[in-house]
Amino acid sequence: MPGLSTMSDEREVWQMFRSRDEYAEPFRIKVVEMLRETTREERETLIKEAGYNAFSLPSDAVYIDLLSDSGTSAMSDRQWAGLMLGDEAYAGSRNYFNLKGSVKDIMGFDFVAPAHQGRGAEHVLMSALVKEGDRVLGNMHFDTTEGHILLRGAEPVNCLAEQGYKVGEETLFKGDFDLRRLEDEIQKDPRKVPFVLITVTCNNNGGQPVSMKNIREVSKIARKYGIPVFFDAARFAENCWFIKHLEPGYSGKTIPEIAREMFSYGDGCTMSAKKDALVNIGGLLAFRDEAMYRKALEWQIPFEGFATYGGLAGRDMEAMARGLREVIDEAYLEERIGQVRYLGDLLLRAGIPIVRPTGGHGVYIDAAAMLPHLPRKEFPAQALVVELYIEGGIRGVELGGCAFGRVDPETGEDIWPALELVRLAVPRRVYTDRHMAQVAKALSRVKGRASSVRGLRITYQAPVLRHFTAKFERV
Ligand code: P61
Repeated sequence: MPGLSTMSDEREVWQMFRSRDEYAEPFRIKVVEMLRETTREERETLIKEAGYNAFSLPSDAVYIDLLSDSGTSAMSDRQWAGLMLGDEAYAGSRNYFNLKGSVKDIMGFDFVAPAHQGRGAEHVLMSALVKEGDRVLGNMHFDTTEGHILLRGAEPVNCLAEQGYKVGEETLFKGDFDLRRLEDEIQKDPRKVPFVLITVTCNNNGGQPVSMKNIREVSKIARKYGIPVFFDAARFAENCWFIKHLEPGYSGKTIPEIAREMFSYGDGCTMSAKKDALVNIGGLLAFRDEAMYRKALEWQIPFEGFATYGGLAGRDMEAMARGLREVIDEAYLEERIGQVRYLGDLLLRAGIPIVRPTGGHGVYIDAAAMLPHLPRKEFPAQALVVELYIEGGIRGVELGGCAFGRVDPETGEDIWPALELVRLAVPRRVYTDRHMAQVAKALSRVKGRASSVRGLRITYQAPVLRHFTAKFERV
C-alpha cells in the first residue's frame, strides 16, 4: 500500500478490514456491573453543582462514562486470578520479576522501575534527566508530561507534523514528527535537549498513530546528536496495530514483532499501565542502559517506593505483567480498534465533525466546528461536555482551551492551544456497540440544538493541570 496519504486511499485501507458484523468480541462476560440512568432534571442540578466540570460528577450519576480509557479497563479472569498470587514482600516480590519478564519480552528493555501510574514515571524520568532551561522535544506531549517538564523549569516543545493539526483531513499517521522541525529544534542547542519523547499513540490530537518509518527517522536524527530517545508507551499496542494494518511492509508481521522493532529505536520508556497494560492502576519506567536506570532509582525510591514495587502492591504488578501480554493479542486489538472506529462512523453519519481518521482509543469531536457561535474564551469544548452529560448522562472530557491553554504569568493573557476538542474515550472491554449507539444518538440531539448552547466562564483555576479542578459558570 505505498503512498497512502489521501482521503480516498484511507477509506480503501479501512475497507480492507473486516467490518463490525463479521466478527464478535473475542471474550465472553463473567461479571456485570449495573448502570444507573438519571433524569434530565437530576443531571442539570448535578452538573451545576459540579461547577460545570465533569471531573466533579459522582460517577454513579454517569450512564456511559467516556471520560477516560485510563484505568477503566475490564481485567480478564487471568488478571484477577493473578491478584491472588500477589507477593507483598517489601523487596524482591516475585510479581516484580514477572513484570520485568513481560517488559523484556515485549519491549526488549532490561531495567524496569514500577511507578504508581504514568505521571509518577514521568516525574521520575524528568527529575533524573531534565534540568532548568532544558527543552524536551516530542511529537505532542500529553498534559501531565508537559506539566512535569514545566515543573523542572524546562520547556516542552512539540514537533508534530503539520498534518497532525488538520482535524478534518484524513491522512494516515497523524502522530508523526515533522523531522525537519525536530532537527532544527535540536540544532538550536543540542546540549539542552536531554531526550526526545515519542508519544504512541499521540493522545492530544486524536489517538493518532506514529509510523515505524517516522520512529526510525526520529531515532536516527536523535542519535546523530547523541540524544536518547524515550517512548511514552501508554498506548503502544494500539500504535503497533495501526502500523501492522496501515504501513507498507508490516502486514505479515506479528504485533509482538512490531512492538520489538518499535522499542528497538528507543533507550527506554515511561508508561501509564492504566491504558495498554489493561489494569486499573500502575505505571512503569524501562531502560536499556543500567546507568540511566540507576539515576532514575535515585528519584523513584524517595517518591514512588522501593525499586521492586514503586508505589504498587505485588498484586498490581502481577495484573500488569499479565495485561501486557494480553494487550498484544491480535483478536483483542481488532475488536478494540474496531469498536472505536464504529463509534466514529456513527458520529460521521450523524454529521458530527470529528477528528479523522478515528484514532485508537477514542473519538475526538471538533467542538469549535460544532459550536461555531462560541468564542474561544467561552470554552466551546467544555460547553459541549456539559451538554452531552445533560442530554444523555454521557461523560466525555475536554481537550481544548481549558486542558491545554494557560494564562501567561507575565502578561496575564490567555494562551490557547491549536485544537478545541471533546474526547469520547472508550474503556477497554467494557461497553458494547449498543452503548456506542446511545452515545451517537445523544450527540445528534445536541447537534440539533447546537446554536442555543451557552458558553462558560472560568471562576476558579489551579496554576497547573487546571481542567481537573476548574469551576465554571454559564455565560
Ligand atoms: C487520559 F484528562 N492519560 O488520556 P497517568 N501519557 C499519556 C497519557 O494519555 C496519560 C499519561 C501519560 C489519561 C488520564 C488523564 O488531564 C488528564 O497514569 C499519553 O494518568 O498518570 C494519561 O498517565 C499519564 C486524563 C490524565 C486527563 C490527565 O485520559
